[in-house]
Parts: sequence; structure tokens; C-alpha cells
Amino acid sequence: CFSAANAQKMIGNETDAQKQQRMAWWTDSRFGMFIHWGLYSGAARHEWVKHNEALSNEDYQKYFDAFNPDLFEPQKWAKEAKAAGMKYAVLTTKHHEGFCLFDSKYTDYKAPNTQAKRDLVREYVNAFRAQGLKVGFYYSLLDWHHPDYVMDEIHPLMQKDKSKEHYDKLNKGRDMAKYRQYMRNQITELLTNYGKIDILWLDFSFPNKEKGKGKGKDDWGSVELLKLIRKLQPGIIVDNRLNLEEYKDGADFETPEQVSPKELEKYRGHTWETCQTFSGSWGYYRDENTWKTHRQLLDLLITSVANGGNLILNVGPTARGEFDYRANNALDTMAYWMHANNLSIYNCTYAPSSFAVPEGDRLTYNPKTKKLYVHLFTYPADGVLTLPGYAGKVKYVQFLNDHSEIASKANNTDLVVTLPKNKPPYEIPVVELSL
Ligand code: FHN
Repeated sequence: CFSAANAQKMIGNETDAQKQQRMAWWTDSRFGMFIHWGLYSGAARHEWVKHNEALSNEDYQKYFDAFNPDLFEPQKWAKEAKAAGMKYAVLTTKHHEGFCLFDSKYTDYKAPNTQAKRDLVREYVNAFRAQGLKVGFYYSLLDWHHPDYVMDEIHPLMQKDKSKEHYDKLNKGRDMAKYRQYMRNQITELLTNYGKIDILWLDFSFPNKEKGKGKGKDDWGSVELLKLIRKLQPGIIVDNRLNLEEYKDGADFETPEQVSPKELEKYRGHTWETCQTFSGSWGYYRDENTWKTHRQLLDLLITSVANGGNLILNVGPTARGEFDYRANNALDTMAYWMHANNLSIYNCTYAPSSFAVPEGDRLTYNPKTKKLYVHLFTYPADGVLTLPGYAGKVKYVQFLNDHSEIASKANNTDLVVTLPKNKPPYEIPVVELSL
């Protein structure tokens, strides 16, 4: 089996303390923006549209020809992300469709060859850095356009006929070793031509031993690829989707996807970031109506931090390069809450076990400032918040949003906090306890 020592060798003998230092900014940030943008944004009905509708490259060419992001202003994106309290961003440089938003010399299937006529990744990097955000790249291991990518059960051209005959016919002449080299070449471009890159979000592995089914670490050349990545950008943070589970020290963080807040507790003590959409789709989906409420988004963010993890929240820009009104509304409401309450998120983690969590609420804790934050998911009608066992442990109690003192007194071992009748104007108010 793979030992931690081997993993250390693979990633350059980094100690746990050095890894924590390398990841300190990421852990303290807690909140990022995912951006899924590509030709699928023009189809406007899910980023898996090529698979879902079993489209050939020829069928899909119309989205390449139509792509014209004339309203793309990455500075606007960056300012919105910053206002919403996001400290980093991750943009799809290439999704499963194989279209590259960057000026790669290894393909013609790229943004500079569309009506965009420019390197969209470069403009993204410059704009987000200018706003002080860390920049990350998402890069799809899957590639439904590349002629050497060996097809598998989820490839668009396998959707209408999954027979072995059809699989063998379509894969005749395809050379996965050439595709692995293509990936290494493009990842070298991305990690060489755009300055310091803070995160690489590779996606995704689906190993399946049966021939022609799934893809895992051997298909991707994951060990070599990770060594290349760490050689090119020693400080970079990499997710866990290279199927290197047995090399868990090789990957930096786990990626629970679209899980409900109540499932996050099981990740406590791990290093993780939950990736979530505003709606069901990662790519822009015009007619989709299942959008998370402000409360649901706050629940994801607060519960992630309350369990020691990060939240990366996705926006799917339109084919013209804009965040649509629904994303703007959601980001604006996050900005309003984060403006007054972000101290209960940044540099915070789960509370010491000696502090019981009030029923239905959440606790976050900043170990540097020794501030404990009670997120009032329910605002008591009688204004009484009883904190069991807190008596003698708390020096001062105030609302975080306006630093207004809140009355409190000990009742045996409990601390009884008397909240004002008028709930502060926030979906989830936060009480700050100085320990
Ligand atoms: O198939 C992709 C999907 O389109 C999206 O990019 C998500 C984001 O985490 N990753 C894969 C599904 O797990």
C-alpha cells in the first residue's frame, strides 16, 4: 500500500507543518467563487449538454461559432466576488467539452479563435488579482473533444450505443498516452504563462476496472501530473480528484460536492471545501428555477466553517460574459450579510468541544482572537438565549453586526443572554462572545 513517506517523496518531503503554512491563506479564507464558463453557456441548459444530448463535435460546433462574450468585464466579476466576501476564485480554463478559455498553442479549440479573439483566462487572472483575490484554475481531466481521448461510458458519443462493438469502433486509433501528454502540455502552459497560481482544481475521476469503463489515476498519469504541478508551482493547492486517494498526502483537500449542510459534520478534522451551486447547474442554465434561498446559502457557508471547512460557491456566467440577475441578487445578499458578519467566518473553525451548541444554532470560533460566535438560526421569541455551561467562561457579549452590548448573567453553570425583542436586520444574526 502507499505509505505517507512515499507521498512525502512525491510531493517533495513536505512536513505537515509546512503544508499547513502553504495552505494557511486558503484555510483562513473560508469562502471562494467557482466560475463555470464555456461554450455550454450558449446552449444555456447545463454544462453536460454535450453528454445529455449525445452531441458530436460537429453538432456542437454551432456553440463555438456563436461564442461572442461581448459583455465580458472581469473587473465587474472580481468586484462582485470581493463584495460578497469571497477571498479566492477558481475559473474553468477547460471543462469536459474541451474548449479552452486560454490561448493554448496545443489546440485551435480556444477562445482566441472565436469572436472573443482574446485570452479570457489572462483577463480573469489580472482582474481578480487587482482586487486582491487569490486566483485558481479548474482544468477538466475529461475531454469530449480531443481526438485521442479514449471514450468511456459517459462520453457523449457512447450515449446512443454502449455496445463493445461501438466502443471499439470509436476508439480505433485513439491514443490515451498522447492525450496525457496534451494535458501535461496545457497544465504547463497554465502554470507557466499566468504568474503565480494559487489553486488547481482538477476534475474528475471515475475509476471502473471493467474495460472501457471509467477513468482513474493510471488514465490521467496522476502521479507524474502531480509531480509536474508541484514542480511548476511549489506553493499551489491541489484538490483530490486525481484518484490519488491512496496518495492522500498528494492531494491537499477533499471536495464534498453539492452535499446538504447536515452532511458536513463528517468532514470535521479533515481539510475540505464543499463546492455548491446557486441552482442545480454549474453552467448557465436559463430556464432553471431551483435556486437556493439566501438562508440556504448562509447555512452552507456558516455550517462549513462550523465544521472546519471552506465553501466555494459557483456562478455560471452567460455566453455574453455576464453574471445573470439571479446570481447578482444572490451575491448582493451575501455581500450584505458578510459586510457585518464576516469576522465569524474568516480565520474561524469549529468551536472547542467544551462549548455546547445551542439547539438549532451554529458555533464558529476564532482561535487567534478567542472569539466565539453564535449564529442564531432561530431567534428566541422571548429573547432568552441559554448557553449551557458557559457561565464563568465569557467576558463580554455583543452582536457582531453593530457591536452593541447584549445583557447576560450567570444562572448556575449556564449563561443566560437576554436578546432584544427586535431581531437585528440579518437573516441569521450573530452573537459574539469574548472568551
Ligand atoms: O462533471 C463536473 C461538473 O460539470 C462540475 O464541473 C462539477 C464541479 O465540482 N464537477 C464535476 C461533477 O463532479
